[in-house]
Amino acid sequence: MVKKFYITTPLYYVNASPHIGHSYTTIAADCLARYMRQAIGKDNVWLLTGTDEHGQKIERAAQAEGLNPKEFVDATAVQFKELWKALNIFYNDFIRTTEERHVKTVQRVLEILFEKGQIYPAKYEGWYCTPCETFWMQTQLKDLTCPDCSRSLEKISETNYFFRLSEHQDWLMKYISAHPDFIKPSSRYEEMARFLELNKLEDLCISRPKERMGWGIPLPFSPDHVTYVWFDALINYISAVGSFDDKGKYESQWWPADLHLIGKDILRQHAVYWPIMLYALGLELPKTIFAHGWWMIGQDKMSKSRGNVVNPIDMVNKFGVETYRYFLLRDVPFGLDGSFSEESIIKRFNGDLANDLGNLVYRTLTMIEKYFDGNIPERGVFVKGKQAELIEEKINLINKNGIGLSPSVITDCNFSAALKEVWEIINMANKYIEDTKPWNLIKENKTDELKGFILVLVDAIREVAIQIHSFMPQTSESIIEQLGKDKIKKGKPLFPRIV
Ligand code: ME8
Repeated sequence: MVKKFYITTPLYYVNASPHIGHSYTTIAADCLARYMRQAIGKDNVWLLTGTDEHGQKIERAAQAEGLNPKEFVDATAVQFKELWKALNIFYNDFIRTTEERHVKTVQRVLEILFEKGQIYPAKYEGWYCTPCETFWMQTQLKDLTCPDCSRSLEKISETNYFFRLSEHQDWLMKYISAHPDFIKPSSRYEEMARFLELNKLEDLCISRPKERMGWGIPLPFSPDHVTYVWFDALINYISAVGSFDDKGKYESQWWPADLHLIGKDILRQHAVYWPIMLYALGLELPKTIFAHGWWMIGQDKMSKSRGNVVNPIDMVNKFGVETYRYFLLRDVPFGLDGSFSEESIIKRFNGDLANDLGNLVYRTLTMIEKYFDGNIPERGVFVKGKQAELIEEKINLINKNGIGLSPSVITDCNFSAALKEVWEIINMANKYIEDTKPWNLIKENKTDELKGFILVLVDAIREVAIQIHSFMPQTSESIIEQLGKDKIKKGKPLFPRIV
């Protein structure tokens, strides 16, 4: 097991309000961070999130609102913080790329790389996609539309600064092939390996002339230019947790990151630009980059420009934060795309949460109330049937080996499989109640059997509460509280059915 765990989310653009896609990555990161805090101690885990606040997209969004960029980003960054609060996200640090600690580090990185000859000026001609903030060479284009998003491109000709990506392609290819855990899941690993085999990297244009786009971090060696937003933003992962000394040596308690969680849309920047930037700086690489799939609305990716954005706060108001977190992590395996709809949330709610989990807890507490005056029976030697033994075996196994019966389910971000495993206990316990028919035990005065039966259920519920803690912290705590130590404190049903 690792000794420390530094996990990051992307820094989200503040050109628009947060949507469910943003909440997905952050909830997943929160779940892993909570899990790791339990596993290795809370002081050994660092969860970083934040906002990406420079660049043309944001400058234009500010203009459209009639605000200056700083006023605009201040207002949107707050929305992200508010959302994380509403979603019960427990982060250690929230970095904004307009903060001085970040600006200083970016400028230091630029200086170091410039002095090393890794950044150089050159005349640039090419095509630019504003929404993607990406340059394209004529040779990369079929027509004058962006190969990524199909929107129209702008012709650009100017002097800019370039970072020597191309020089390090061989090194990166060797690194990736020697480190199968560097990019996950394996489909994304293959995608990047193939991309590097089939394409020759071009040097990366890392500046923008101020006269065209002024909203960025000034280059220390050329006051007429600001830094390209991607080059700026990636550096947050080191600027938030350390700094460079006078000699250019980077000091940090947390770096390298153990896990960069991202969506598959920004894999290339993380798996190509970022490792090469770090290598050129002489810094260690993150251990793993995990790129998850997309939430789609019908057949379409959710995006502001398509006008199909779902606001996470609306979902929380409708279904509750715990259901929302559960749904996102349970419904779709983390690496794959999923289709988002309220109907699917309602289905999970009524089935997994109300019928399975909620019902198990409610029924068990009601029986303890009715048969034992609310006191949990004392432990003793009771005759057990096969079903009880199987449940106990399962509890012990999960307790010993972790939720997916192996810790890798969590480190491989297999949230859905982990929850499925926990639900097996729930389903076994519910079936055990139905098969045992406790009212008959009462009729036949089989008090010892009844005690044994209740204790198996109490153990099952307690284990479930522990295992779902990182996913649904409030539900877990509420179950533990209702179960009490010796005497139960029955509350309202956890998940009253949505009809
Ligand atoms: O790309 N489904 O920011 P961004 C799932 N600032 N996840 C989604 C999603 C969807 N439909 N839409 C967005 C940027 N995401 C840069 C990142 S990092 C140094 C800079 C999530 O606001 C997913 O994590 O466009 C995706 O990678 C990220 O939001 C993109 O957020």
